[in-house]
Amino acid sequence: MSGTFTVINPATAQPIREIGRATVEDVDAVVARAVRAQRTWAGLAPVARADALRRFARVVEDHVEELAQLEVLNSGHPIESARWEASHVAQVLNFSSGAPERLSGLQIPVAGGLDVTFHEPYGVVGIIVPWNFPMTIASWGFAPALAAGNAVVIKPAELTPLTAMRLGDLALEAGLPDGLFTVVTGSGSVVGQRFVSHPDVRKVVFTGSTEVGTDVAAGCARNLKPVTLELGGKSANIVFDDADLELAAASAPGAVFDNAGQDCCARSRILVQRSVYDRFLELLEPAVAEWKVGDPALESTQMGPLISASHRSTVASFLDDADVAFRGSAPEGDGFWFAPTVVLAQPSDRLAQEEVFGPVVAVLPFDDEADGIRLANDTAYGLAGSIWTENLGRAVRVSRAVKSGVLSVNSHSSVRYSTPFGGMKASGLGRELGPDAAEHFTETKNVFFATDAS
Ligand code: TXE
Repeated sequence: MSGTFTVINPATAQPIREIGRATVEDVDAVVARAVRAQRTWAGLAPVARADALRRFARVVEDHVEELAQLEVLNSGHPIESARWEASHVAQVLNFSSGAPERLSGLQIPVAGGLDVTFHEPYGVVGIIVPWNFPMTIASWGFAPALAAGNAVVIKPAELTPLTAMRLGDLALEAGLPDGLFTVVTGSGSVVGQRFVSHPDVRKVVFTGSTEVGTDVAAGCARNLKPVTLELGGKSANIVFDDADLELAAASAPGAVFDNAGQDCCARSRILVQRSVYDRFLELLEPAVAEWKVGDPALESTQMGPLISASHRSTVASFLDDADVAFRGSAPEGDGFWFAPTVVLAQPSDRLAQEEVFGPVVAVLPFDDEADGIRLANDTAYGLAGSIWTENLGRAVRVSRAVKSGVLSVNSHSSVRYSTPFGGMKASGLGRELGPDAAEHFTETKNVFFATDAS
């Protein structure tokens, strides 16, 4: 270790703990242990790996409250959200535990023999995690990677390492072999970059900014290493004039202000058909006013603080020259508080194009279906989105035309462990979760067995 960094409670701005900064040599030692552990792990019977993951899921289930409280402390997530996140980790593990016994290959008809394919694990997988959903995003990488027979090395974000570190303890408590699941704390430029350059880390999973993700992908390309990227978003919530406007307006704050807008799937642009634009804003205003921002330890709280003082400055900078329509409320005093804000925007505005990653939503009008689709696709990103309409044909047409990886009609849901998740365009490469999650952590091997005597 080389020095430490301080973890801060974002709701109070008070320090919580000092955490060690790993060096390149530390990472290399962890990867060497992971290589050994992976050989043993991959050699176990599939049912033994499935059982081990089920045990891990149960241990996480038994610690949901502890993990949730830790996330409240370290990330400022409202307690009810944090409980959902901790339970979700157990569910992702549970879902993944079905994979070791179901990673079937093919038997392909060929002349002169038998041809079969195997899904071979990569070996060691490096997982680089951001600060916005520290537990859940880590689990989307580690659970299917382990299920496919890999070892994992996990680098949490410097701001939010505590739940990942605790999951590392729980993995050992559940009986996973030493070295199979290791959390390495430190900076992205040292630990994250070493995952990219280390010859024994054979796949990298990165979630974070598009800028750093592009750099990680370039490094992986130089090492001929596959990479999954989950990056930024500027997702559209498209409200047509035939929608249930009351429901669309009542649910819009949750779709963008959940986790204080620090969500890659945040519906941070609301596109409203011009004929119902004024009515929609009238309905949205009380819904934003009622959005409860405050102490994340309270069960009634819907939104906590932003993650850091510097992030709050970045978010605030988006309001320079913005046409603010109305704002909700936020506590005063210590902590990185920011009131939910609704802004009227033009398509070319920074607020309509760039990811704010804070509780700021841009509302823009559109004329008709074609115009709505054009506007929805008018950013570099393509992660999520919602379509509000009572017209089934329109729902189908628009959901096929919007270039995003994860869409929902008359709802804002994005994440289920059993369905694929990931972005198009600048929002990423590859998919996580869903039925194929474990297979994405394997390479296909083809073997031909000659049956004809030669
Ligand atoms: O992300 P970074 P930051 C967006 C969001 C946010 C902005 C900056 O707009 O405001 O990015 O957030 C590690 N090689 N998103 O600065 O820097 C880093 O240590 C390898 C959107 O936190 O991309 C951390 O573990 N790794 C996104 C992780 O990468 C490196 C979620 C993400 O950090 C590295 C997060 C390097 N050179 C931020 N540099 C989403 N949409 O979900 C840093 N890291």
